[in-house]
This record gives sequence, structure tokens and C-alpha cells, in this order.
Amino acid sequence: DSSEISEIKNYINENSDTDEKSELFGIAEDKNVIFVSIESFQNFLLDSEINGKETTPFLNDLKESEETIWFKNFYHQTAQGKTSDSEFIVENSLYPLGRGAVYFTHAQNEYHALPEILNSHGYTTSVFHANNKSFWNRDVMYDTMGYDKFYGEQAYEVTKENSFGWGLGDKAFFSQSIDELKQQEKPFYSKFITLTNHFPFELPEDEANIDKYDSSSETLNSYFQTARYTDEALKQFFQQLKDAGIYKDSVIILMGDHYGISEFHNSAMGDFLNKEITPYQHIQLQRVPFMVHIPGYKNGEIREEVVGQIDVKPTLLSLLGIKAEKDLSFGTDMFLDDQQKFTALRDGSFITEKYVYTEGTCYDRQTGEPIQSEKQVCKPIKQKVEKELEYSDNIIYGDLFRFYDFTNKDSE
Ligand code: GP9
Ligand code: MN
Repeated sequence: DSSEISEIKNYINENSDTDEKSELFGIAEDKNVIFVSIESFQNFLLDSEINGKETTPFLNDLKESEETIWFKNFYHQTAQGKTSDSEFIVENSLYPLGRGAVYFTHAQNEYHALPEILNSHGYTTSVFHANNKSFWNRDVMYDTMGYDKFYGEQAYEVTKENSFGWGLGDKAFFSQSIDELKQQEKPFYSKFITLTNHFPFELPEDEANIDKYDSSSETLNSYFQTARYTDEALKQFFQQLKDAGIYKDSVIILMGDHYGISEFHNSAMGDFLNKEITPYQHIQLQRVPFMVHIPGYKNGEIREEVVGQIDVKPTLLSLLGIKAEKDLSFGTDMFLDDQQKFTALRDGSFITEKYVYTEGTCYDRQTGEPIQSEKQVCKPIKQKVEKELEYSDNIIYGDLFRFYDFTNKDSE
């Protein structure tokens, strides 16, 4: 009820200074936002090579560009809801559920999602994804979160020639999206969800431009080829945005939705990375790309902060110069210095500047060594993490936003 949501609101306000503006506040004001969710893309793909050829030449250059801010310690926080969880976290700055997918179980709740907020600031909002509209219950949930339009599989010309793996190849997907994107009323917030780099990572031979890896895991071996294909599709998309005259008025955000290689492939992963995949390494493998690309920007940098998907919503609002003061989010603007900061994974593991905690062990984040002597250092953080996950669950299970007034008095 309303006393529960007040308690949560107090907790959130205690832990973040809502008046503080980051240096980059408003830098992308009134720009279009093109958000690309890259299927199953893990950080270890970046700068990797197979037989002397880069897996991701386009993203490698992009992350070093002076028009790009790359957060190299960005973690996915998804659980069983996979892509849908990543979407949910990003749009709401809430945690996914420990069991099941909130997209299915709580699609009728009251939310205060990004599309709704951006709508009220004059944005047109849309999603492009060439899969069945009801997959992950997206058609229902997008409506709930306030999206104006959803271009699903039916909006595309899907043929035998242009599809493989899970469906329409990413190159055809972007090519066929551009005309519709051009039609969006500006400014727009449009989300693109790629598909090709999805387990089991199938690609026709004539689409492959690097070799497979050679290990005991056919999954890992194939992963590099589909990842390379998606990298090429992204390169092509950037060019198409330029050709369409959309690029320079947009900010482009690229994010990996979740891991592609599960712990079942730890032995092959260990071969590839040339180290044993300990529980600590497993957590470090949950890092996915997060890049903010701002055409015309000159101060691109590689940021080291420990951040996660939960931080995307407040970060994006801040870049757009929108002060959603009454918003309730568990994340924080990535560009603000946040001493309290931890990035919590759904299973209770967490990462801070100093520590990585998982499976009952506290590790030194820099060395990966278990911390024996100061066993207690992770304990207070662990308690906070548990409390925060519980608060988020309570919001979802109790549909608590029904009892909260998001009306923003000074919204500019
Ligand atoms: C399906 C795509 C993949 O539409 O988003 O979903 P996933 O299996 O990764 O959750
Ligand atoms: Mn996915």
C-alpha cells in the first residue's frame, strides 16, 4: 500500500541526491535517441581475434572514438527473462524478478517507464524487432510502458534468403527499418533489438567473414562468427543513418542484453581466455558493451566506473536534460560520482569499486583473490543488496506504483 511505497521512496532518496546534475546533463537535449540492444553480446568479444582477425572491428573503433563514451565495467543484470529482463531493467530502473519474466507475470502493472516519460516530453517512441510481436509478451508490455509503435516481424519482408538462425538477419533488419525510422516524428526514441547473435549462433557459410574458433564447444566456436556478422550489420546501420540524414541529430546507445556463453562452456571459455573460469571470473564475464555515441562530441572517453543496466534510465534522462525528480529508480546517473555504489545481480552477487561478491565469497576486484582476513567487508553491502532487491520485488508483486504520484512539478 502507500506506506510501503513511502518507505521505498525514502530509501531511494537517502541513497541518491536528486538535485545533483552531472557534467553531461542536457548534452543530448532534444536529440533523437536510437537505442540498440545487441543480442547476447559479451565484452570479451571486443578486441578478441580469431586467427589474426578481429571479431568486432567496427565496435573496436567505435569504443575508442572521440564521439563515444564507453563504460567498460557495465554489467547485465538479467535473470530468466533474458532479453525481456534487460528491456525491463533499462526502461524502469527496477530489477527483474528472481523467477519467471516480469514481462509475462506483471505486464498490467502501473509503471513509469522511459517511453512514457519521454512521450510527455514530446518524444515519439517506437520499437523495431523482427520477431513475433507476442514473444516475451512484448505487444502487451510495450503498451503498458507507453510505446507509440512496435514494428514486429509482420513489418518486415522475411524470406528464406534473408533469414537464418532465429529469423531475419540483422543486416536486412536494419536495412528494412530505415524507411520507417525516417518517418518517425522528431524527436524520437527508437529501440532496435537485434537477433542474429542468438544461441545456437547459426550463420550461413557465405555470410561468415571470420573463422570459427576451435575448441570443445561448438557454441563458443560459432559465437564469434555471428558476433562478427552483427558487428558488420551495426557498421552498415551507422552508414544508413548518415545517408538518411538522421545520424547527426541523434544519440546512439549500444548495449549488450545479456551473456551469450553460459557456464556450461566454462572449459572452452577458459581455453579461449587462457585462464580458469572461477566464480570471480564468471561474474567478470557478465560485462556487456555499453556505449553512448554522440555525433559531434569531442570528449569521448573510456570510463571505469562499475555500472549496470539499472543505471541506464537515469543516465539517459540526464543526457537528455530531463529532470524526472519524482521518478523512483534504483539506478543512478552513471556520470555522477556515487560513493555508495554497488551493482547488484539478480542472484545477490554484486560488484563494487573494490569487491566482487558471489557464492558466499568476497573477492578483491582488482586481483580476483578471495579476501580472507577481512571477511566482513562485503557483509554490510550484501545486506543492502538484499534489501534493495526485496524493495524492487515488492514494487512489482504489490503493484505499488498505483499508490505513488509521479507528477513532476518542475519537469524542465
Ligand atoms: C527474441 C529475442 C531473443 O525476440 O529477443 O530473446 P532471448 O532468448 O535472448 O531472451
Ligand atoms: Mn537476448
